[in-house]
Amino acid sequence: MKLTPCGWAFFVGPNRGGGRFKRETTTKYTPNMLRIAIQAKGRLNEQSTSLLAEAGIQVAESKRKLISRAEGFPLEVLYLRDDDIPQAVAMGVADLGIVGLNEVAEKGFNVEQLMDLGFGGCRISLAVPKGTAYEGPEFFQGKRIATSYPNILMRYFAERGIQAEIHRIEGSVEIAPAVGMSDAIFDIVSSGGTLISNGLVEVEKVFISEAVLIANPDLDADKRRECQQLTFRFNSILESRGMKYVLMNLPKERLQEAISILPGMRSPTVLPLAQEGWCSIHAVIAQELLWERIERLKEIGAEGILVLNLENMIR
Ligand code: PRT
Ligand code: ZN
Repeated sequence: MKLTPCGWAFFVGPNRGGGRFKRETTTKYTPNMLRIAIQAKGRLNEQSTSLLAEAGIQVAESKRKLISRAEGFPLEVLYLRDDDIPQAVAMGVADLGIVGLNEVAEKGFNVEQLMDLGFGGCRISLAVPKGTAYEGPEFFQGKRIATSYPNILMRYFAERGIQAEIHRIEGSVEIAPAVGMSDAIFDIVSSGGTLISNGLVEVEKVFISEAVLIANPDLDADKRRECQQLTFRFNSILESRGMKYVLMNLPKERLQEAISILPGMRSPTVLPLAQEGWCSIHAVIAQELLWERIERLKEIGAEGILVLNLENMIR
């Protein structure tokens, strides 16, 4: 058992560069099996396990477990604090990780960023007390700023030649100005509700984040292949999100007009109907285009329009 600088204990299996494997902290351990680290509990846990489930991979609940074997794919799941996932992946304790891009950027470990996962969206912003005369980032010159993300903030200030006092604090960053600990904060914002309820105003959106899939850069060929299978499944799921499958009947003579309205994967599927002069069209439409396109299709005589959810889109 080894204790890392950030304080979590992890094991290094026999095929992972030596170290002792502490059996009582785990349920299963399979040498050389692809291993993914996900957040044990917190904002990203549920959506990480749901994404895996949508990809046909069932994982046990993280409660009281450090590691468990998934079903539906040769994969082990390691449950960690989000702060520790970039390091675990960089060191090869896990091959893959699902974590906020904010943690990847802050920790700066050498990991490969494979894909954005479309959840956990947030930003890290500078915020000042309401009523502060703010005219631009120069405001922060010489000011005290409380944050859990000092490295991202340091880079932002360095690019602008701003010298500020950055105070690293963990948790409840938003109360720092009210208790006189800082002049401003640099913290995660999602709806903005926390800032408002603490009398703060967001003045600079510095870093945009969402959950990402990261990988150890030195995966062997077998693991890289499995990893590609996994990203293929994830990509299919993400591509089908926000897409609808639409079926409708249309007079044949309006077909060309309908095709120009419908954005298909290649072109819409057209099937003959038993009724002379009519056909059925099937197409995939992005949710945001749906109603506008349906209105245009109705104008050219489309009838019996069905809109279905799309589970997966395999390209
Ligand atoms: O225990 P562990 O260390 O694993 O969890 P944690 O408490 O450090 O992290 P957690 O579960 O709160 O967040 C995990 C990840 O979710 C973050 O690293 C981000 O990538 C992402 N995420 C998305 C958020 C938010 N949205 C978010 N709103 N993380 C934190 N917040 C907090 C923020 O710190 C602030 O206190 O929510 C508050 C602001 O929210 P709004 O909606 O009021 O603006
Ligand atoms: Zn954390």
